[in-house]
Amino acid sequence: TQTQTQATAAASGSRATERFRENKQSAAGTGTERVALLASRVIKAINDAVLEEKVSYDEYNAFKAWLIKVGEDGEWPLFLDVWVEHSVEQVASEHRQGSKGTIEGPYYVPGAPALPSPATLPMREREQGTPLLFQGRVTNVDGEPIAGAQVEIWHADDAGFYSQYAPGLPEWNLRGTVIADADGRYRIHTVQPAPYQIPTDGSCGQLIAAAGWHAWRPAHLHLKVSAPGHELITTQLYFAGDSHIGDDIASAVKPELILAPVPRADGRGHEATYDFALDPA
Ligand code: MBD
Ligand code: FE
Repeated sequence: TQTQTQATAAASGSRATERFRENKQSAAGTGTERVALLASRVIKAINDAVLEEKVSYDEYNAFKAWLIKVGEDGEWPLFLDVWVEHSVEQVASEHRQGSKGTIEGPYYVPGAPALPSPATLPMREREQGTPLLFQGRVTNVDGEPIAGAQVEIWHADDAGFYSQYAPGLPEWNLRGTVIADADGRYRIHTVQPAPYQIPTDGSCGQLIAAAGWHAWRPAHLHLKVSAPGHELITTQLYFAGDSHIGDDIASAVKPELILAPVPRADGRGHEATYDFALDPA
């Protein structure tokens, strides 16, 4: 397709870098002691690897060239979200009692159109893929419904592409902010996403090929579920039977996050149910 032939690592990478700069720049206010501690640990970890593995000048220079290229490709968001974010998320969500979260990844865009439940996500007239009715309920940790909770959802299309990061897709394709009803229930009509492959033509793809790894994430829905007075959950949901559930390149699958879609009674695609319990803020 058009989308497939034109999508490049450099284009989606620079978009992700740009987005990160717009949305995630925070004055962290990290003190000098903390900066010194963390920077020393990371530098020491690299030096330990060099000494223990007797890294050569050729290898050191290949590493330096690769780091330079990651920046040129705009792939720092991709690299960090694939290989580091899962640990940050683990630390950030340790205290939670409610539903499990997982990593956000590089392709979230705030401000997707608000749609009352039941909703159909923005999609093309002949959007490819198995129709999916994704539904459930948002409650607090005591099981009480949260009326009007926001279920933000974004996912790849049937070819594995995200709107606003691959060319040729409508701006908000397969992205929406669905507002749960008075009983905290949501119903979202969409299509099942395809498994996602890390771009093979950029520096992350180059690393994956050079290391003999694979580039796949299992198919997934991304979500941010929120309500006033509650902690926002950033999560992803996967599909039972996906061949990459056991070896996600981004280490972001948890057993609690696997949907078991069933064929719909009317024969039109699948449906899957998932309830979210939000911790108090
Ligand atoms: C994705 O779609 C994604 O969710 C993550 C975490 C990394 C790369 C692509
Ligand atoms: Fe994703």
